[in-house]
Amino acid sequence: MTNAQAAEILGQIADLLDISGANSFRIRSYRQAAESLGSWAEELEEIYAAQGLQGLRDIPDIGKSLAEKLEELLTTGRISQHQEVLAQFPDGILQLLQVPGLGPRTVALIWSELEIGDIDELEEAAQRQELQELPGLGAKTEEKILASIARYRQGRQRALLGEILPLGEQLISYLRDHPRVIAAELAGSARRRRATVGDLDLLVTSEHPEEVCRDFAASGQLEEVTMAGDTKVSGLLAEGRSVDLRVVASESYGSALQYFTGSQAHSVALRTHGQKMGLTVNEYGVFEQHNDEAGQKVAGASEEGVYAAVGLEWIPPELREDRGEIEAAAHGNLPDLIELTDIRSDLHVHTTGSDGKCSVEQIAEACRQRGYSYIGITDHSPALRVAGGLTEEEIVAQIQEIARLNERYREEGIEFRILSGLEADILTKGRVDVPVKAFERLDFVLGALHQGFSSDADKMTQRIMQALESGRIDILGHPTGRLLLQREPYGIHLNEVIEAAGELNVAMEINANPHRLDLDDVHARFAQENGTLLSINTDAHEISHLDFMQYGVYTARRGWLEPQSVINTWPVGQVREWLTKRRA
Ligand code: DGT
Ligand code: CA
Ligand code: CA
Repeated sequence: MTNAQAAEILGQIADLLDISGANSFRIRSYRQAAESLGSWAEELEEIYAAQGLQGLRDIPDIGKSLAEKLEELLTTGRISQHQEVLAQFPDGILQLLQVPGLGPRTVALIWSELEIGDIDELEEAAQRQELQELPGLGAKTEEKILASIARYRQGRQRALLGEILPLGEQLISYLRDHPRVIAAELAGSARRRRATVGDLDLLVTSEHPEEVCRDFAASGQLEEVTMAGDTKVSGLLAEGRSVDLRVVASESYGSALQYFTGSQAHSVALRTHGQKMGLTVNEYGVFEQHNDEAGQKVAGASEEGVYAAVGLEWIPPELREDRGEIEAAAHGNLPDLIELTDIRSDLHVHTTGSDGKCSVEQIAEACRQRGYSYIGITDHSPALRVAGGLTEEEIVAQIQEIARLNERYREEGIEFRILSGLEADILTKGRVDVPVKAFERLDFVLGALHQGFSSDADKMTQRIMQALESGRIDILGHPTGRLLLQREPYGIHLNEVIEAAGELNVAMEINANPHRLDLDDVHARFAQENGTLLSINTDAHEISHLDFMQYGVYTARRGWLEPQSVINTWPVGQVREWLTKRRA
């Protein structure tokens, strides 16, 4: 039970009492307690374990009866009064309160007048224009409610990092430009570069928090402002994503950044690590402990300082998932993480030869301008007719075209090479769709599954294994076929495939398309530990897709990858050698 969860339950009691028309003094006491708990640095569970009921009462706004309710919550996992008020209403009532602009008064009204108890019913009633008949609502409000419902629905789903990160960076750049802002940083899952993001967390330090909050709320950066306080602003982006801005004092900026970057599991592990050294770590700072009481502050202004105070190297945000990073940092064993600038090529790129939008030369030039030193062209193979798969003759013609372009680079003294590749379909029995003559002339083959999926994991695994064993595949592309928030990975025994790839010296792709990020971080890490090579590729179908590379690199970093594990950080000569050895 975290403080946030407990605060949420108290907040729900307040809301439900409010809807049922209870005494406003009672409602306020729950609401204040919820707020107080939500920003209380010490965890309830620890307070209760150390000091019992009295410890709970020492929290501001928690009196005797609330402390007893918290005790009930900590010992039984529930508060009976919460259950009682919940039972008076339909299950959807609290969800109604989540719709921006719908307060307890309105919810109480539509419940008592129209017996509307969930969002679907509310939406239908608004569409039938029944809400505008209620006292104090009107047609405008009804329209607003419909728009709010749509935004609420969108915002509830997680969003792709690729969609949300640019928006977050735009907000941060607005804040950094504000004259009263000393520093601003994205926090939360976006800073950890998780593949999907729930909401955006922004952290700022300033000596004039009210001004920053006021201006941010009024700036139009947010589609809707749901809460504007002196140190905190909450609101929604146009597509419904919620955003929380917090402004803190500079002496605790580092600690707040650490805390709000999370993950929660990482922060809990960090606190435990600090405790062993007699230090309390919370969102305000790192403090010496004296007889269970926080004493002298030893760090808090910078994140580096916070980690250093507990004897750790600074841990890159992508690693902060409580997956062994604290131990590694304590022993000076953090990985030498791959960076975007380590990438020298993209080995999965389409052209007009199949379903891409530009020519070999155009995409090669775009890569060269990005500072890459080589690229691998991988149009689709003959069996993938729907995606304009090349025929054998077309493959050979493309190989010749690439040879001519390379010849020109050589003549002009340009250090850039194009490798001839193919994205070969792995057919149903594990046969790889690469014509024999073409295979001999291609620099490499990227194998991938596109059709004939089966729900039988053993069969799917066997099919991939056969393809790997055939020796016809150098890189296994988007290995699980997942589409984030849309399609689950195929059922395959992925770790077995990764092990086999390691033994057979086949590289596994991290497909950098933000919809895929396949392999994911956890399996990428397993691959590296297993000695299986990786390749981070964008699968670009047009030039702008080359920008996806950053998302592949974030995933790789979350998977603890070092540059040498990723073949497209190698010079082209080393990749050629590897391919030659593989094929021998
Ligand atoms: P998300 O938004 O679902 O993608 O994930 P996060 O990690 O951004 O989580 P969020 O937005 O709920 O909170 C932001 C960070 O604040 C989270 O990573 C850690 C910190 N945090 C939030 N609630 C708690 C809590 O109850 N305890 C601790 N230790 N940290 C918390
Ligand atoms: Ca978040
Ligand atoms: Ca948040």
